[in-house]
Parts: sequence; C-alpha cells; structure tokens
Amino acid sequence: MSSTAPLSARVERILAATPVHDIHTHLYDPAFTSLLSWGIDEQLTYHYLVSESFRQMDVPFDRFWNAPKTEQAEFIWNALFVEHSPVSEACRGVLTTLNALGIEPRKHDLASLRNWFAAWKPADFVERVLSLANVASIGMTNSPFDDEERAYWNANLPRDSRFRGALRIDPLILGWSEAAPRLRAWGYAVSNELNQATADEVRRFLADYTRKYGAGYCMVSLPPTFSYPAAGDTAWLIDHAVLPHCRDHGQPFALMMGVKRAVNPLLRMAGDGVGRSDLTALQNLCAANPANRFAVTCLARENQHELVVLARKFRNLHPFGCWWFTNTPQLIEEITTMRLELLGTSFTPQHSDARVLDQLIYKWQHSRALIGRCLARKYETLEAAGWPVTDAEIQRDATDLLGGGFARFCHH
Ligand code: RAT
Ligand code: ZN
Repeated sequence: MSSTAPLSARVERILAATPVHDIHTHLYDPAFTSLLSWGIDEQLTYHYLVSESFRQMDVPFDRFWNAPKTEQAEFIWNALFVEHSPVSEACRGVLTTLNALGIEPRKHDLASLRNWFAAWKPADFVERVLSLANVASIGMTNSPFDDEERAYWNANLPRDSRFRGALRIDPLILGWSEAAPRLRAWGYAVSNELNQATADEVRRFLADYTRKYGAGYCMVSLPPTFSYPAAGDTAWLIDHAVLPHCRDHGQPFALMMGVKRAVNPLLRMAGDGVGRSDLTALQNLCAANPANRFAVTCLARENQHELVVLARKFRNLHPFGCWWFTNTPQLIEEITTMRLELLGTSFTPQHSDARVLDQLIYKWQHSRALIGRCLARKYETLEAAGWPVTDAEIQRDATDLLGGGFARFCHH
C-alpha cells in the first residue's frame, strides 16, 4: 500500500503488522502446564462473563459454583449467547476469537467447539494464537504467594523467553499481618512489627523473587482508599522496602489503582468493583521519589484525566492500559484520545489482561483497531495543518505505543 492510500488504511496496516509487547496479562509460560488456560470452556468462564451471566440467569450461586467447568460454560453460553444477543465487549470477544480461528460459532454447539480445541497440541496452539494476535512478548503476573505457581518456579523448568516475569506483591503490602508468617516460613527473618531489620529482609525477599522471575517490574493493585504518605503498613513497606528495592534493581513500580475487592463475594473472583482513587497519593509518590519510576493504570473513568495531567508533570510517571471495566471500545477511544492530546505518544495505550491464551486474539484485534482510529484522527489534523505524516513516522509511533515506549521507560 503506497503512502497515497488513505491515512486510516495506512495506520491500520502498520499497527496490524507491528508486533505488540503485552505488558500485563495473567498468562503463564506454557511450561507451567496446569496454569496455562485455553479453549472454549476457559473463554466462557472468564470472570468478566461470569458476572454478566448472573444478570441473565437465575441459577443459584451455589449451584453454579458446585458445577463442573463444562456445565458452568453451558450456563453462560445459554444465558449470554443463546437467550440474549452477545453485544457486551467480553461476549463479543469470544466471537472475534472464534472467528479469527476460522470457526463459525453459529454452526456449532459447545460439544463440537470443545472437540475443535481438543484436537490441538498445547504448544502448537500457543504458536497459532501468538501469531494471529501478533504478540511478541507477554508480561506475566507472578506471585510468590501463589503456591501452585511457586512449585513451578522451584522446579526450574526451561523457560520460553517470550513470557516475561513481573513480581506481583499485593499480599505483601496490603496484608502484612498474614504475609509476615509466610515470609518467616520461607526463611526471611521478619517480625510482625515493622522495623529496619524487617525492611532489610523484605528487600532480600523481593530481590530473590526478582531474580527467580527475571522480573522487569514490580506490581500491585490498590484500593480506592490508598493514600501516601500515610501511617500504616502499606505506605511504610512502600517507603522502606519496595521503593528502595525498585531503585536497586532498576525496576519501575507498577500501580493498578482503584479496585474494590470482593464487593459481592458470592461472585467469587468476578465480585470485584471499582472506586475513584485520590490521585494526590500518586502525585505525592512521584514527587517524593524522583529516583523511582511509576507505571500506572486507573480503574475509574473519573481518574483518567487527572492521571494524564499528572503524567505531564512527572516524567517518572507512565500511564498504561485501559484496565478491566475501562477495556470497552467507548472508553478506550475516549481515554486513548485524551492521552494522545495531552501526552503525545509518551504512554502505553493498552495491555490485554488476558487470562485465557485465546483472548490475546480478540483483545489485540479490538485494541489495535481502536488505537488506530484514534491515531489516524490525530494524523489527519496534522495533515490539515500542513504536516503530512510518513509511513516511517507511523511505524515509529506504532512501535512506541505497542511496547517500545514502555521498554524505554523501564530501562531509563
Ligand atoms: O482484569 C482482571 O482480570 C482482573 O481480575 C484483575 O486481575 C486485574 O487485572 C489485576 O491484575 O488485579
Ligand atoms: Zn490484571
């Protein structure tokens, strides 16, 4: 396609051809066999769909949770795809994925979809998905507090270098009284009371797991009530252990702000909600710790503008992703356009948050299309102002937005 083709088509082509480095997912190295989920039952029982399905069916919670996964998938398929139109973003995602895999879902029932997936060898399916989604690398979420995962790390399996480690530390800094005995059991001499000796041991713990995972950054999700500076364990541990650790290891600290955990426990992991954060905490973190870097995403729509304005003030702050409830076409367009207009290309528009391998296909197909639309609209305004945009420039920007800018931010 020549550079005389319409701008939107050029942008679309270049974005589609640019491999993405997906900076945050819940996928695992295929060597961690029981943790890598894929296939139709996993797609349908994605927690985004679980919460939607309970609105459209009257199955009692216990009945649902006690059912085998295949039956749960059937409940969801019937409620969200058969009895109603699957127009929500998470439902549409299943259809985009199946379609890209060459399946016509209306010609199948669940049993035949299952057979289709069962014919794949896992290793081949990984290659198929990564190539269809054009994903170059996958940021995992690695938690030392997850027993099943820890066993795989301890087994020292040969690793697939496309799956990159990230050290996730929610239990450490949000629940110190439960975390402390676990650290002690693993050989770290921490006390319940927070003091310098304990901070040193927490740093040793963070350093050990950073090495084990080859972690590129350290990450936490935070409730809307998070404040900084503050009395209490969380801010103390951030100041005395996490931030010094990140400085020592050249790691950004990634914050996912604004999740209210277990708003409805009956929904289990689908039961988390959203609340508006006070971003004064983030402003204070960035201002008080200029030698640290913060990669930040916010769950509340109401926080998006303030996050972008803060990023204009602090070069050690990198906004990323349209997270979870903001990962919908309307909000991706709004947030991405706002970020482009206030930050140029110095942010990372999207991460997939995929939990099921197959989801990489739809998450990136949908996101690439939306990012492309926002970008093309901006380029059109440049052309109108006498600044024609070349393919090489579009390519440079696409590479930055799909992970290149984040890599630079991490390695500064
Ligand atoms: O998007 C999600 O799947 C959420 O459940 C969360 O896991 C969130 O992304 C997180 O990392 O806490
Ligand atoms: Zn996540």
